[in-house]
Amino acid sequence: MLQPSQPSLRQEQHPLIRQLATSIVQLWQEHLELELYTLPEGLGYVEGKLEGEKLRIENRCYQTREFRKMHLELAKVGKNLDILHCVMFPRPEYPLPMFGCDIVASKVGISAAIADLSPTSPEKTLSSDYEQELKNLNPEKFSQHRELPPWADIFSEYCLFIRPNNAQEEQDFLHYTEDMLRIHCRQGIASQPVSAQQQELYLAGQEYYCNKQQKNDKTRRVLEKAFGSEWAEFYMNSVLFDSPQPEEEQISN
Ligand code: 18B
Repeated sequence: MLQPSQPSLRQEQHPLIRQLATSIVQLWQEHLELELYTLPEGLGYVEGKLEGEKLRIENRCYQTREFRKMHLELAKVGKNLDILHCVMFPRPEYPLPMFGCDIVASKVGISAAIADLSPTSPEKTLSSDYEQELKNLNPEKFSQHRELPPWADIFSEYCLFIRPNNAQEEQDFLHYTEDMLRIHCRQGIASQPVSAQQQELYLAGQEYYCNKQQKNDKTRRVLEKAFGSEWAEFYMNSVLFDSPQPEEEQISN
């Protein structure tokens, strides 16, 4: 069951963000059996303004047999800054990596475009099935690769982190990210649950990923400016990079 929604924010976003957001939802719909995932109350659409410009956030969230949470977020800061954020969190029963991507665009163009399938295994490696497919992708040449910050040891060797320099490079980034996501959806539906002991290790891998992502001060700063530091902390912990809780622990009182 899908919402017959057409988010309003999408129409106002940088064209590459619009294209990637459309592709992500299309690939999800094409390959996976989607069910809606309910975010904490009031967090589907959020507006904030403390100092400076208004921040608007629009969330879409699904779940499937193998993915606990598939989160696509579009954000707009004033008229100037557009952001796409997407993370797919596997259910811990499935030994799958995390798909993640982020695009940050301003009036003068895209400053950051990143996409990865990040390992969650204890060895922090991708399975040979993934490796084989990803090796064949051969990303196009980009004129400006960006250096990852110190917290970012979570990403794989297939991570693409660039500042696209022209329309062709934007399209090349789009295609690489779509190819990665297609591989991930196919691997996801073919994957089988692992033992309880293994599950704990993969869960720890996801928690490591989330802890590291929470150290991204650039994300935090944008949220803090509009909503304050307490809200930013809550949002990063419970919406952007939450760890899955065992069922029993979710129900309290
Ligand atoms: N992120 N990004 O998602 N971030 O969420 N993002 C920035 O040109 C937001 C993810 C990543 O160089 C920047 O420097 C906000 C995921 C990396 O220190 C801004 C939201 C990934 C960097 C934002 C959001 C990811 C980065 C600065 C919530 C990867 C570089 C732009 C909607 C899978 C960090 C610039 C650095 C940068 C903001 C990566 C403003 C608000 C899923 C590595």
